[in-house]
Amino acid sequence: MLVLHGSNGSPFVARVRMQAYAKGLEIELRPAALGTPEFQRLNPIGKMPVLEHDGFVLPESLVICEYLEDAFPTPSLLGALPQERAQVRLICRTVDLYCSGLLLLLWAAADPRLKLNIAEEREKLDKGLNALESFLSADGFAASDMLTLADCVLAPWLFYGAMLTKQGDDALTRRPKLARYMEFAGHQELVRKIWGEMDESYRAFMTKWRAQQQAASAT
Ligand SMILES: N[C@@H](CCC(=O)N[C@@H](CS)C(=O)NCC(=O)O)C(=O)O
Repeated sequence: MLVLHGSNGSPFVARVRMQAYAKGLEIELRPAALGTPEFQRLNPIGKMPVLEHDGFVLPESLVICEYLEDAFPTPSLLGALPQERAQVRLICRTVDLYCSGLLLLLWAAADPRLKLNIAEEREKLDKGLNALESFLSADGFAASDMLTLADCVLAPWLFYGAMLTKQGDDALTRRPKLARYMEFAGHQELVRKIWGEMDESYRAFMTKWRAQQQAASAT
């Protein structure tokens, strides 16, 4: 039995969900009790997602995705050739290592109390986006002509990327391959399903967060 601790609004959770859908795996989603000793025992890093597979516990989304590829190799979301598999992993790691500042920038826009060197973060993100633009496929899916883990990582990240665009930021739209992929992703049924789940979870999270902020400022 596969259980994923986390919530759909997290792009790190959503990538595993998207992979599971694409592979036809049934995976039960359970809320992650972040900050509790129980959750800390599951994941000493304290972050979601955490996978449980028949008693085997595994944190860190990309490690989870690779594990699911090893445990359930068919259909493969990595590709057959070493070069294809490397290209998929390159896109996944570029998003994680060099583009995750996007989430920080969005959070800083929502919560002015977050002290962030915006210019510095922006410069780092631009470098990451330049790399992503260079590694991304010019047509079709992110890494090749089939859906791979690169799409499972990139598409949920773009759910938040689209928010930057809505704020009038052209970071994605001025990069032709990223803009092309954004359009392409929006037409994929699986991506729309994942974005729908993310949207519902994100809205619920923001409603709760705003209510907490109001309650805190009233006291
Ligand atoms: N490198 C981690 C990142 C996971 C992550 O940042 N998760 C966030 C939710 S989007 C989280 O659990 N944050 C809670 C916290 O930091 O306390 C992964 O890939 O799983």
